[in-house]
Amino acid sequence: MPATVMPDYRGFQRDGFQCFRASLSQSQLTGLRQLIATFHVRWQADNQAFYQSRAINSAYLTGPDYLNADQRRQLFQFLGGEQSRAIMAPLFPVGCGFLNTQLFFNPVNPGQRNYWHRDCQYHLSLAEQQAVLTGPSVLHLRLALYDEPGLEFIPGSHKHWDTEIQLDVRLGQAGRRPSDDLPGGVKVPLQAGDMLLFDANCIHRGLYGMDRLALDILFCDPLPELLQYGRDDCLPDADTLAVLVWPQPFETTANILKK
Ligand SMILES: O=C(O)CCC(=O)C(=O)O
Repeated sequence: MPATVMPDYRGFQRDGFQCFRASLSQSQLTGLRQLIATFHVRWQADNQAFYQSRAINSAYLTGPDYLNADQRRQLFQFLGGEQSRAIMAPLFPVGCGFLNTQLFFNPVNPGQRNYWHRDCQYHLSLAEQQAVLTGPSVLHLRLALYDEPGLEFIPGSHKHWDTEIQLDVRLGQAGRRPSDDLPGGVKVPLQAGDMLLFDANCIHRGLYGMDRLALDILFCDPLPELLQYGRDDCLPDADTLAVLVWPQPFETTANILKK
């Protein structure tokens, strides 16, 4: 998508998710695949027990543990690049913060079930989860590095509280399991190079299978209560910031973490 074309966000506003198809060039995709593979192999070696038993994602890809300075710079050039800016910047008129990155892959155990959730349910009470539906935004921008089954969403649930069955399923109560099918679920399969924007408050679940390897970048409103979960060692250094097309989210997070 050219930088000057303002995306139409009607799907996102109504449903809580929207796909931007074929957002990357083949050479950009090839470079990112190599980079992410390097991270993933090193991360797996360091987290064997977790990886073999139950992991479906890693995080903090921009930290110093698995990528060297050049590799981190290459990654930041994508995170703070043209595509991210074109999709995300119009959604945050006064700027946003960079929260984190996550890498999603298939569980080693083919019988491992996926789970419906809102991202906030692991650190907020039910009353707080209800309140954030009208509060600040935390948004995912997912890059599919390979074709994948994608995600499944309950459209509109980023603004609406759960029905009884949705709540019972995502909390795994009243005889329901978090992996049970939900009425009205919409599957969004992704092809390599697609970028999927979604609201972290939307009820969603990952769909496992194929060779999925998806890089999620998390951006949020520039508020300390959200950015406290960011990490200083996952931010770009001054030389890298200077070459980014879109340095603003990283600068904002750095300023908030300094206070
Ligand atoms: O892809 C997945 O397995 C789940 C993704 C997810 O829930 C998320 O990014 O919040």
